[in-house]
Amino acid sequence: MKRVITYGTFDLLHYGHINLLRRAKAQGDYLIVALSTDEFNWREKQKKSYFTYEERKAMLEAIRYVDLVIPEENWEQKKTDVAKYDIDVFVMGDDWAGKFDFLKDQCQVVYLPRTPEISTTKIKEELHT
Ligand code: C2G
Repeated sequence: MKRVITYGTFDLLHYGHINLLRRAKAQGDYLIVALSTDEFNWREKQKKSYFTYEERKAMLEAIRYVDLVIPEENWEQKKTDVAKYDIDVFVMGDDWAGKFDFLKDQCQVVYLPRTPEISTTKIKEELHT
């Protein structure tokens, strides 16, 4: 079984996220999503997600492409996650292109084109108008 992992906040879930998850799953047979915790988001990304970790986790678990959701608590856990979950393919949107190439000695690293025109930031901005 080919195992895939991806990381993210996935707040205000939208079709750009779904496009990513669908293509990530297509890279293998089993997709793990490492979901940024509320603390990680705030401490490391200065992001306060609209939905809590538990709410975002429940939404991701309802997506047919997602097989397991685990917490992302720090930037450093990727190498141990890839080993611990026996990952074959690491996938991220290409806004992260090159940032995780250090994982190439452990698994395949794939950066997928982002879906244009949609982002959580854009949704928030447009809802405020
Ligand atoms: N994404 C996409 N197209 C969009 C928006 C997002 O393909 N229009 C992808 C991103 O490239 C990322 C995933 O969806 O691969 C999740 O996006 P975010 O929740 O914004 O993830 P981010 O905050 O970038 O966190 O350790 C990695 C970080 O946790 C990634």
